[in-house]
Amino acid sequence: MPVDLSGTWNMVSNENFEGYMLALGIDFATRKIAKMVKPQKVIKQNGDSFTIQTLSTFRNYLVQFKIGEEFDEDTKGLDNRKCKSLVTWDNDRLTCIQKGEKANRGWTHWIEGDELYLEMFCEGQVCKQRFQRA
Ligand code: YOG
Repeated sequence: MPVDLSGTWNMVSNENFEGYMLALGIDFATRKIAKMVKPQKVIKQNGDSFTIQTLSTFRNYLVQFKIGEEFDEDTKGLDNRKCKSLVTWDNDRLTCIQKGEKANRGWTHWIEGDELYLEMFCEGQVCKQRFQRA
């Protein structure tokens, strides 16, 4: 039985978001606003089916997928790119590879103690975020 990431989670720390955004080519004005926001993750996990909402006062982002099934991801409102994305369990880590224009792009989520962790990576930059239950 895999872990259950379901819930509403508030971001409590955000490391190297700037480097990650630079790797994605996000412009200065957008980065300036984006680094101020503290997004909330709303995760719904039903067997192999997931919905992950990233909610903030600035932008919202929604992704839906099934474990092991590649899907077309449009990062609309983020860097506006198209990716072929695939999410799998790497032991208890939910891991996504986002194939596309940007090399080594993806993210991984896991729970440690009462906290939800997220690492987002792109072209050698790693952004580390931590969330607590709302
Ligand atoms: O999460 O894909 O949980 O989708 C990453 C932002 C900033 C927008 C957020 C608003 C990357 C402007 C989504 C932040 C920077 C900056 C709230 C991360 C790009 C643009 C939307 C993500 C996964 C894993 C699920």
